[in-house]
Formats: sequence, structure tokens, C-alpha cells
Amino acid sequence: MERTLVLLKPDCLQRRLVGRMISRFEEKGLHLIALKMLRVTPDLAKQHYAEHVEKAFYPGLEAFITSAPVIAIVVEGLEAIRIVRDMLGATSGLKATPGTIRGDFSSSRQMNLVHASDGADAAAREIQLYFQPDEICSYSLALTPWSRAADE
Ligand code: FUP
Repeated sequence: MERTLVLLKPDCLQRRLVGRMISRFEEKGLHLIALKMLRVTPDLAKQHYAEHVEKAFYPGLEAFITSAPVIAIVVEGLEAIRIVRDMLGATSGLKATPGTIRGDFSSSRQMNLVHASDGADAAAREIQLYFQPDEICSYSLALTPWSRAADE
């Protein structure tokens, strides 16, 4: 079982796509175990995007990610890190394949609606950046026996 951090970015809230994005993860069979709305501060943005802080596009990225609230979600599931990244599609909505979230809803490189951790190390780091351990609520789903076989 893996956990990954998903962020519904300011464009997602402004375009009122929050419910549809959450539905896509639920419909796939992923498990939401923590969720909150917050405003990303410039300091949090610099920690989240530490690998990009020195890049030319960073000031615009920080202005965007701090411009309205975001929804942070911890998503759990088998192979969840890769599956959620595959569901998002390529970074730029201009390049993302139709059928992916960005391919279906975004026509921008910056305003690509949803962030997801790109690997196990990033997931661990990003989850602790947005959530305290006691904000993560593990629970079992009654539907699990109808979602996958017992040995999967
Ligand atoms: P991703 O892992 O797909 O979220 O993308 P990256 O880590 O490469 O980039 C982080 C964010 O920076 C992306 F969501 C979009 C933004 N970005 C730009 O705004 N301009 C660029 O040239 C590249 C990325």
C-alpha cells in the first residue's frame, strides 16, 4: 500500500473542479485518508518546490500557487504514487494525453490543476509538509472485497 500527496491547485478551485477531481480518484478505487483546504504561503511554496526555486519560472509558479486556496489530500492505494501520476498526465496540459486529468481539463503548463508526488521520497516529504501525523485518518472500506481480489 502506498500513500501520495495530491494538491488541487488554485485554478482547480477557481474553476470549481474540486468535486470532479476528487471523484476521479474515488472512481479509480483510491482511498482518501486526509484532506484539508489551506493557503500556500511563499515559505511553504519554496519548500514544496525546492528543486525549482532557482529556475526562471519559479516566481510565476509561486505567485500562482499562493494566489488562492488549495486542497491537500493524502491518497492511499496499491501503487498509488504511479497511478495518480498517470492519471494526471504530462506536466503541461498542452501535451497531456486526452483521458488524463490535465489532458482533459488543462491547456496550460503552469495552470495544470493538480499536483501529485513523483516518487516514494517525494511522497513522504510532501505528506509531512502538509499534514501532521494525527491528521491522517486510516479506516477500512466495506467495499474493499468488491474492489480487488484478496491476494492483490
Ligand atoms: P509535475 O511533476 O508534473 O508537477 O511538474 P514539475 O515538477 O516539472 O513542475 C512543477 C510545476 O511547475 C508544474 F506543475 C508546472 C510548473 N512549471 C511551470 O510553471 N513552468 C515550467 O516551465 C515548468 C513547470
